[in-house]
Amino acid sequence: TKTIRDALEEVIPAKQARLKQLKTEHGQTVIGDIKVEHVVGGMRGLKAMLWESSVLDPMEGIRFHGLSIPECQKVLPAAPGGKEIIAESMLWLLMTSKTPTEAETRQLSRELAERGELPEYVVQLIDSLPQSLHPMTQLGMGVAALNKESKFAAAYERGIKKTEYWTYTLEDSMNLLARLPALAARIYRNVYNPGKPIPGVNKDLDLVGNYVNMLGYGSNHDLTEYLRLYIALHGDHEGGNASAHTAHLVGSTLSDPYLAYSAALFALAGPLHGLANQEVLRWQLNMQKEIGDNVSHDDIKEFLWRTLQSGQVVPGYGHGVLRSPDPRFMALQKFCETRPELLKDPVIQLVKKTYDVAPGVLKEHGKTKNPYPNVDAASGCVLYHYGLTQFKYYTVIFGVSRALGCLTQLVWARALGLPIERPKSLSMDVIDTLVKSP
Ligand code: FCX
Repeated sequence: TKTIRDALEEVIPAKQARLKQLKTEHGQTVIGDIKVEHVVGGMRGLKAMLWESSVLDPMEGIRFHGLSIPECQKVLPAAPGGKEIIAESMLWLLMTSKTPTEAETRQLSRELAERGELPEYVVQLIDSLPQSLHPMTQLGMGVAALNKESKFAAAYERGIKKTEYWTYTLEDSMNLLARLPALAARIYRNVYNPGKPIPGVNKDLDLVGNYVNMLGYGSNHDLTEYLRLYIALHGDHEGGNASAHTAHLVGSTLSDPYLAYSAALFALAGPLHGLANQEVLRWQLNMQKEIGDNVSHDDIKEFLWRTLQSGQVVPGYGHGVLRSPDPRFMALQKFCETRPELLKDPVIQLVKKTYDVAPGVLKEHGKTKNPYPNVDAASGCVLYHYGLTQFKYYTVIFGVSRALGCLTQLVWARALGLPIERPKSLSMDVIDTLVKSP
């Protein structure tokens, strides 16, 4: 059976040739304008970055190498005994642009499991951190510390050719992906169940199967399936979002994958980005506390207006690119719709009811360009239902997932020889001059 590295070796030369051709034939072709609003508006919509694994359409949402979420759900192999996409089949697709066979998926699971144990010094580091340190801070620290083992950094120090960069980047990426579950599970154990034994990595399980097992929920098949889907769907959301862009920027300096991904995690830890899933649940539970279980649509409307009038954002709604309900939100809602026990859960019902009224309220409020839910609106309530109630931990799960896309891009950036990022910044004086005589 082919390994992921074999599959990459097959596809890299054609992509390299295609990029070379693009540069020589179209290096000077104009594909967009830069307006002052881009310079002062967070570069929203500016087409200025190469990212192969996924593209986000404002109306349709994300496609992974051209495949929509329902298409991925049809063709990507699940775990033995499961139905949902798993991290390995998504990783294979992202990396190679091909759909893996069942055998390739299983082999990738085994390869990751074999690399999955944490080095002892990282265990000691994580165990020494205060229990009250936010789980995302701990995750970023643990990932950065893993760079002691970086094959890329060691090879670079020894002196290697540029054409070899991607192979060491892949090696580091695989080790990092493999170790994220043990790292993330150790953080969970230390913060919420100190002293509880953690099972070792089971070589026969997929990445998320092992993660759930190490979190202590291995016997819950439905939660395992939910997290498989969750982690596959959060894996990549094109390149411009803050975490993906951070990994790409830091990686472009030839910082190794551990450092680049650790930086990405600290971008993910912001409330406008990945931390929103923690915020959503806190906000929905506050709503429940204030107005009780039997909530009407009018009650929710009133609560939404109170949030907006106090100057806060409605967490889980709005998006930098999307202009319709996020298909990741829809896929997670669909997971609930097939399980009657989930539909009966008051918090899940509240999320659904909020979706019925929030777009109308946000439209009337008139500020956000996208009044629809993003993935964070739905992701936490199912975890809560299954007993994973510590919502400060939720962004860590997002962090385990986002590595799929960020590390894929690092491998490709090195395979394609992409340069260090260095956009031009302008002062207001310079903008004034340019505006007068463009
Ligand atoms: N509630 C209230 N106001 C909102 C809003 C929301 N959910 N979303 C956007 N707005 C406001 C903005 O704050 C901005 O106000 P301002 O003009 O006073 O600064 C205005 O609407 C225009 O913003 P817009 O262009 O629509 O959105 P941006 O691209 O600037 O920001 C995010 C996009 C996602 C940051 C924004 O919609 C937001 O804050 N949402 C809530 C937090 C959230 O759910 N984040 C997760 C996003 C994502 F899925 C992820 O990264 O995980």
